Amino acid sequence: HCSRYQIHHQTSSIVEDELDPFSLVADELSLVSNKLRAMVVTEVPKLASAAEYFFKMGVEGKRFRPTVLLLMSTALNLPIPNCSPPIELEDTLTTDLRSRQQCIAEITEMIHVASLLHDDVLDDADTRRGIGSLNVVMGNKLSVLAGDFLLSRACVALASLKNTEVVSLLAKVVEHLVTGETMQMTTTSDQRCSMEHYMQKTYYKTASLISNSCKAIAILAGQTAEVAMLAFDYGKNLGLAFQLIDDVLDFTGTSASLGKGSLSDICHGIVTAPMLFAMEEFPHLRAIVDEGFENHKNIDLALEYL
Ligand code: GRG
Repeated sequence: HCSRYQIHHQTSSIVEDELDPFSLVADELSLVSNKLRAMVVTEVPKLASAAEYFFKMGVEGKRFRPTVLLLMSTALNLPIPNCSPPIELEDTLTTDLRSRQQCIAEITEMIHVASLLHDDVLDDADTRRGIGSLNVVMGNKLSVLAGDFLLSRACVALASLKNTEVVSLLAKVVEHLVTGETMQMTTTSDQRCSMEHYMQKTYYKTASLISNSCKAIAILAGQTAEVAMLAFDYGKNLGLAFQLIDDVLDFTGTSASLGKGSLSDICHGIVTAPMLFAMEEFPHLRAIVDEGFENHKNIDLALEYL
Protein backbone atom coordinates (compact mmCIF):
# COMPACT_ATOMS: atom_id res chain seq x y z
CA HIS A 1 0.00 0.00 0.00
CA CYS A 2 2.87 2.23 0.81
CA SER A 3 4.40 1.82 -2.65
CA ARG A 4 1.00 2.23 -4.29
CA TYR A 5 0.58 5.50 -2.49
CA GLN A 6 4.04 6.67 -3.56
CA ILE A 7 3.46 5.79 -7.23
CA HIS A 8 0.28 7.84 -7.29
CA HIS A 9 2.01 10.56 -5.35
CA GLN A 10 4.97 10.81 -7.70
CA THR A 11 2.92 10.88 -10.88
CA SER A 12 0.29 13.11 -9.23
CA SER A 13 -2.32 10.88 -10.80
CA ILE A 14 -5.64 10.96 -9.06
CA VAL A 15 -7.42 7.71 -9.51
CA GLU A 16 -10.84 6.79 -8.25
CA ASP A 17 -9.74 4.27 -5.59
CA GLU A 18 -7.21 6.69 -4.13
CA LEU A 19 -10.18 8.74 -2.97
CA ASP A 20 -11.67 5.79 -1.11
CA PRO A 21 -9.62 5.37 2.09
CA PHE A 22 -11.20 1.99 2.83
CA SER A 23 -10.03 0.50 -0.49
CA LEU A 24 -6.45 1.69 0.14
CA VAL A 25 -6.17 -0.66 3.10
CA ALA A 26 -8.83 -3.23 2.20
CA ASP A 27 -6.48 -6.26 2.07
CA GLU A 28 -4.80 -5.33 5.31
CA LEU A 29 -8.16 -4.77 6.94
CA SER A 30 -9.08 -8.40 6.14
CA LEU A 31 -5.86 -9.50 7.84
CA VAL A 32 -6.83 -7.48 10.91
CA SER A 33 -10.33 -9.01 10.92
CA ASN A 34 -8.90 -12.54 10.70
CA LYS A 35 -6.44 -11.78 13.48
CA LEU A 36 -9.25 -10.44 15.67
CA ARG A 37 -11.17 -13.70 15.27
CA ALA A 38 -8.02 -15.61 16.30
CA MET A 39 -7.43 -13.30 19.28
CA VAL A 40 -10.76 -14.17 20.89
CA VAL A 41 -10.36 -17.94 20.75
CA THR A 42 -11.01 -19.52 24.15
CA GLU A 43 -11.85 -22.99 25.41
CA VAL A 44 -14.77 -21.67 27.43
CA PRO A 45 -17.65 -22.32 24.99
CA LYS A 46 -20.12 -19.63 26.17
CA LEU A 47 -17.39 -17.02 26.35
CA ALA A 48 -16.13 -18.03 22.90
CA SER A 49 -19.51 -17.59 21.25
CA ALA A 50 -20.17 -14.35 23.13
CA ALA A 51 -16.76 -12.90 22.25
CA GLU A 52 -17.01 -13.98 18.61
CA TYR A 53 -20.44 -12.47 18.18
CA PHE A 54 -19.30 -9.13 16.78
CA PHE A 55 -16.16 -10.43 15.10
CA LYS A 56 -18.13 -12.69 12.76
CA MET A 57 -17.77 -12.05 9.05
CA GLY A 58 -20.54 -9.68 7.98
CA VAL A 59 -21.20 -8.15 11.40
CA GLU A 60 -17.89 -6.42 11.84
CA GLY A 61 -19.25 -2.88 11.78
CA LYS A 62 -17.61 -0.15 9.74
CA ARG A 63 -14.11 -0.85 11.12
CA PHE A 64 -13.57 2.89 11.06
CA ARG A 65 -10.87 2.89 13.74
CA PRO A 66 -8.66 0.13 12.23
CA THR A 67 -8.99 1.84 8.83
CA VAL A 68 -7.83 5.20 10.19
CA LEU A 69 -4.95 3.55 12.03
CA LEU A 70 -3.71 1.62 9.01
CA LEU A 71 -3.84 4.81 6.93
CA MET A 72 -2.01 6.67 9.68
CA SER A 73 0.67 3.93 9.57
CA THR A 74 1.03 4.40 5.81
CA ALA A 75 1.45 8.14 6.23
CA LEU A 76 3.97 7.94 9.08
CA ASN A 77 6.12 5.09 7.77
CA LEU A 78 7.01 6.91 4.57
CA PRO A 79 10.60 8.09 4.39
CA ILE A 80 10.95 11.42 6.15
CA PRO A 81 10.96 14.22 3.53
CA ASN A 82 13.78 16.78 3.28
CA CYS A 83 16.10 14.45 5.11
CA SER A 84 19.57 14.13 3.67
CA PRO A 85 20.63 11.42 3.12
CA PRO A 86 17.02 10.05 2.86
CA ILE A 87 16.20 7.54 5.58
CA GLU A 88 14.75 4.38 4.04
CA LEU A 89 13.55 1.66 6.36
CA GLU A 90 14.84 -1.80 5.60
CA ASP A 91 12.22 -4.26 4.31
CA THR A 92 12.32 -6.50 7.38
CA LEU A 93 12.08 -3.48 9.65
CA THR A 94 9.11 -2.15 7.69
CA THR A 95 7.30 -5.50 7.90
CA ASP A 96 7.90 -5.76 11.62
CA LEU A 97 6.81 -2.16 12.22
CA ARG A 98 3.70 -2.61 10.12
CA SER A 99 2.66 -5.75 12.03
CA ARG A 100 3.13 -3.90 15.34
CA GLN A 101 0.94 -1.10 14.01
CA GLN A 102 -1.66 -3.65 12.85
CA CYS A 103 -1.60 -4.86 16.43
CA ILE A 104 -2.60 -1.34 17.57
CA ALA A 105 -5.51 -1.46 15.08
CA GLU A 106 -6.60 -4.82 16.56
CA ILE A 107 -6.26 -3.68 20.17
CA THR A 108 -8.21 -0.51 19.40
CA GLU A 109 -11.07 -2.45 17.80
CA MET A 110 -11.15 -4.86 20.76
CA ILE A 111 -11.38 -2.00 23.27
CA HIS A 112 -14.07 -0.40 21.10
CA VAL A 113 -16.15 -3.61 20.91
CA ALA A 114 -15.73 -4.19 24.67
CA SER A 115 -17.12 -0.70 25.27
CA LEU A 116 -20.05 -1.37 22.92
CA LEU A 117 -20.91 -4.58 24.82
CA HIS A 118 -20.95 -2.74 28.14
CA ASP A 119 -22.76 0.25 26.63
CA ASP A 120 -25.57 -1.93 25.30
CA VAL A 121 -26.09 -3.40 28.77
CA LEU A 122 -26.17 0.06 30.36
CA ASP A 123 -28.61 1.33 27.71
CA ASP A 124 -30.66 -1.88 27.59
CA ALA A 125 -30.20 -1.73 23.80
CA ASP A 126 -31.81 -4.31 21.55
CA THR A 127 -29.92 -3.86 18.27
CA ARG A 128 -26.25 -3.43 17.38
CA ARG A 129 -24.60 -3.65 13.96
CA GLY A 130 -27.95 -4.59 12.46
CA ILE A 131 -28.45 -7.70 14.59
CA GLY A 132 -29.75 -8.37 18.10
CA SER A 133 -27.32 -6.90 20.64
CA LEU A 134 -25.46 -9.48 22.72
CA ASN A 135 -27.36 -8.55 25.89
CA VAL A 136 -30.59 -9.55 24.13
CA VAL A 137 -29.16 -12.76 22.67
CA MET A 138 -27.13 -14.02 25.66
CA GLY A 139 -28.17 -11.78 28.53
CA ASN A 140 -26.59 -8.92 30.45
CA LYS A 141 -24.28 -11.04 32.56
CA LEU A 142 -22.53 -12.73 29.65
CA SER A 143 -22.31 -9.42 27.77
CA VAL A 144 -20.45 -7.81 30.67
CA LEU A 145 -18.15 -10.82 31.00
CA ALA A 146 -17.51 -10.91 27.23
CA GLY A 147 -16.55 -7.22 27.35
CA ASP A 148 -14.16 -7.94 30.24
CA PHE A 149 -12.70 -10.87 28.33
CA LEU A 150 -12.03 -8.71 25.25
CA LEU A 151 -10.36 -6.08 27.42
CA SER A 152 -8.15 -8.74 28.94
CA ARG A 153 -7.10 -10.07 25.51
CA ALA A 154 -6.45 -6.48 24.40
CA CYS A 155 -4.15 -6.01 27.44
CA VAL A 156 -2.18 -9.16 26.60
CA ALA A 157 -1.69 -7.97 22.99
CA LEU A 158 -0.69 -4.52 24.26
CA ALA A 159 1.91 -5.98 26.62
CA SER A 160 3.38 -8.02 23.75
CA LEU A 161 4.42 -4.74 22.06
CA LYS A 162 6.84 -4.11 24.95
CA ASN A 163 6.50 -0.35 24.74
CA THR A 164 5.58 1.18 28.09
CA GLU A 165 4.58 4.56 26.61
CA VAL A 166 2.09 2.88 24.27
CA VAL A 167 0.78 0.66 27.10
CA SER A 168 0.07 3.65 29.34
CA LEU A 169 -1.59 5.61 26.51
CA LEU A 170 -4.09 2.87 25.74
CA ALA A 171 -4.63 1.90 29.38
CA LYS A 172 -5.58 5.54 30.06
CA VAL A 173 -8.11 5.39 27.20
CA VAL A 174 -10.11 2.71 29.04
CA GLU A 175 -10.45 5.09 31.98
CA HIS A 176 -11.49 7.85 29.56
CA LEU A 177 -14.25 5.65 28.11
CA VAL A 178 -15.54 4.98 31.60
CA THR A 179 -15.25 8.69 32.49
CA GLY A 180 -17.15 9.79 29.36
CA GLU A 181 -19.93 7.30 29.98
CA THR A 182 -20.16 8.34 33.65
CA MET A 183 -20.30 12.03 32.66
CA GLN A 184 -23.15 11.20 30.30
CA MET A 185 -25.08 9.32 32.99
CA THR A 186 -24.63 11.76 35.84
CA THR A 187 -25.25 15.29 34.70
CA THR A 188 -26.96 18.31 36.15
CA SER A 189 -29.30 20.25 33.88
CA ASP A 190 -26.69 23.00 33.38
CA GLN A 191 -24.04 20.48 32.38
CA ARG A 192 -26.38 18.68 29.99
CA CYS A 193 -27.10 21.95 28.23
CA SER A 194 -23.50 23.15 27.97
CA MET A 195 -21.43 22.79 24.80
CA GLU A 196 -18.24 22.77 26.86
CA HIS A 197 -19.44 19.77 28.86
CA TYR A 198 -20.52 18.06 25.62
CA MET A 199 -17.07 18.48 24.03
CA GLN A 200 -15.29 17.22 27.16
CA LYS A 201 -17.57 14.19 27.41
CA THR A 202 -17.22 13.50 23.69
CA TYR A 203 -13.44 13.60 23.92
CA TYR A 204 -13.52 10.95 26.66
CA LYS A 205 -16.28 8.81 25.14
CA THR A 206 -15.26 8.80 21.49
CA ALA A 207 -12.19 10.84 20.56
CA SER A 208 -9.71 9.64 23.18
CA LEU A 209 -9.50 6.11 21.74
CA ILE A 210 -8.88 7.37 18.21
CA SER A 211 -6.42 10.12 19.20
CA ASN A 212 -4.33 8.04 21.56
CA SER A 213 -4.13 5.11 19.16
CA CYS A 214 -3.05 7.48 16.35
CA LYS A 215 -0.33 8.73 18.71
CA ALA A 216 0.68 5.12 19.45
CA ILE A 217 1.11 4.48 15.71
CA ALA A 218 3.46 7.50 15.51
CA ILE A 219 5.46 6.37 18.56
CA LEU A 220 5.95 2.89 17.09
CA ALA A 221 7.08 4.50 13.82
CA GLY A 222 9.83 6.25 15.80
CA GLN A 223 8.46 9.68 14.96
CA THR A 224 9.38 12.75 17.03
CA ALA A 225 7.25 13.93 19.97
CA GLU A 226 6.06 16.78 17.75
CA VAL A 227 4.78 14.44 15.03
CA ALA A 228 3.23 12.16 17.67
CA MET A 229 1.34 15.19 19.00
CA LEU A 230 0.13 16.07 15.50
CA ALA A 231 -1.11 12.49 15.06
CA PHE A 232 -2.91 12.83 18.41
CA ASP A 233 -4.55 16.12 17.37
CA TYR A 234 -5.60 14.64 14.03
CA GLY A 235 -7.24 11.67 15.82
CA LYS A 236 -8.86 13.95 18.38
CA ASN A 237 -10.48 16.20 15.78
CA LEU A 238 -11.50 13.21 13.66
CA GLY A 239 -13.06 11.56 16.73
CA LEU A 240 -14.98 14.70 17.70
CA ALA A 241 -16.22 15.09 14.11
CA PHE A 242 -17.18 11.40 14.05
CA GLN A 243 -19.35 11.80 17.16
CA LEU A 244 -20.96 15.03 15.86
CA ILE A 245 -22.00 13.19 12.69
CA ASP A 246 -23.12 10.18 14.75
CA ASP A 247 -25.32 12.57 16.75
CA VAL A 248 -26.88 14.00 13.59
CA LEU A 249 -27.49 10.49 12.24
CA ASP A 250 -29.42 9.67 15.42
CA PHE A 251 -32.02 12.12 14.08
CA THR A 252 -31.72 11.66 10.35
CA GLY A 253 -30.69 8.00 9.91
CA THR A 254 -32.89 4.95 9.60
CA SER A 255 -32.57 1.82 11.72
CA ALA A 256 -31.32 -0.01 8.61
CA SER A 257 -28.53 2.50 7.95
CA LEU A 258 -27.54 2.89 11.61
CA GLY A 259 -27.61 -0.78 12.60
CA LYS A 260 -29.50 0.32 15.75
CA GLY A 261 -32.72 2.15 16.43
CA SER A 262 -32.89 5.75 15.21
CA LEU A 263 -33.57 8.34 17.94
CA SER A 264 -31.98 5.92 20.39
CA ASP A 265 -29.86 8.67 22.00
CA ILE A 266 -32.73 11.08 22.49
CA CYS A 267 -34.87 8.24 23.90
CA HIS A 268 -32.12 7.67 26.49
CA GLY A 269 -32.27 11.33 27.48
CA ILE A 270 -28.87 12.11 25.93
CA VAL A 271 -28.55 15.72 24.83
CA THR A 272 -26.79 15.40 21.49
CA ALA A 273 -25.09 18.13 19.42
CA PRO A 274 -28.10 19.04 17.20
CA MET A 275 -30.17 19.49 20.36
CA LEU A 276 -27.51 21.77 21.89
CA PHE A 277 -27.41 23.94 18.77
CA ALA A 278 -31.21 24.05 18.62
CA MET A 279 -31.32 25.11 22.30
CA GLU A 280 -29.09 28.09 21.51
CA GLU A 281 -31.57 29.22 18.89
CA PHE A 282 -34.77 28.25 20.70
CA PRO A 283 -34.37 28.75 24.48
CA HIS A 284 -37.87 27.25 25.00
CA LEU A 285 -36.40 23.86 24.13
CA ARG A 286 -34.45 23.89 27.42
CA ALA A 287 -37.66 23.39 29.44
CA ILE A 288 -38.52 20.29 27.37
CA VAL A 289 -34.99 18.90 27.75
CA ASP A 290 -35.16 19.50 31.51
CA GLU A 291 -38.46 17.67 31.74
CA GLY A 292 -36.87 14.62 30.09
CA PHE A 293 -37.84 12.26 27.35
CA GLU A 294 -39.48 9.47 29.32
CA ASN A 295 -42.64 11.15 28.17
CA HIS A 296 -42.70 10.38 24.43
CA LYS A 297 -44.71 13.53 23.76
CA ASN A 298 -41.58 15.48 24.66
CA ILE A 299 -39.59 13.65 21.97
CA ASP A 300 -42.08 14.79 19.33
CA LEU A 301 -42.00 18.31 20.74
CA ALA A 302 -38.18 18.42 20.70
CA LEU A 303 -38.08 17.08 17.14
CA GLU A 304 -40.19 20.02 16.01
CA TYR A 305 -37.39 22.38 17.08
CA LEU A 306 -34.78 20.30 15.23
C1 GRG B 1 -15.42 -1.58 29.15
C2 GRG B 1 -13.87 -0.27 27.65
C3 GRG B 1 -15.07 -0.30 28.52
C4 GRG B 1 -15.79 0.83 28.69
C5 GRG B 1 -16.96 0.95 29.58
C6 GRG B 1 -19.77 1.70 28.38
C7 GRG B 1 -18.52 2.49 28.34
C8 GRG B 1 -17.57 2.36 29.49
C9 GRG B 1 -18.22 3.32 27.33
C10 GRG B 1 -19.09 3.50 26.14
C11 GRG B 1 -18.43 4.34 25.13
C12 GRG B 1 -19.21 4.41 23.85
C13 GRG B 1 -20.12 3.31 23.45
C14 GRG B 1 -19.00 5.45 23.05
C15 GRG B 1 -19.68 5.60 21.74
C16 GRG B 1 -18.67 5.59 20.65
C17 GRG B 1 -19.30 5.39 19.30
C18 GRG B 1 -19.48 6.59 18.45
C19 GRG B 1 -19.69 4.19 18.91
C20 GRG B 1 -20.17 3.85 17.55
O1 GRG B 1 -19.02 3.55 16.79
P1 GRG B 1 -19.13 3.00 15.31
O2 GRG B 1 -20.22 3.75 14.59
O3 GRG B 1 -19.62 1.51 15.54
O4 GRG B 1 -17.79 3.03 14.69
P2 GRG B 1 -19.28 0.21 14.65
O5 GRG B 1 -20.36 -0.78 15.04
O6 GRG B 1 -19.35 0.59 13.19
O7 GRG B 1 -17.93 -0.26 15.07
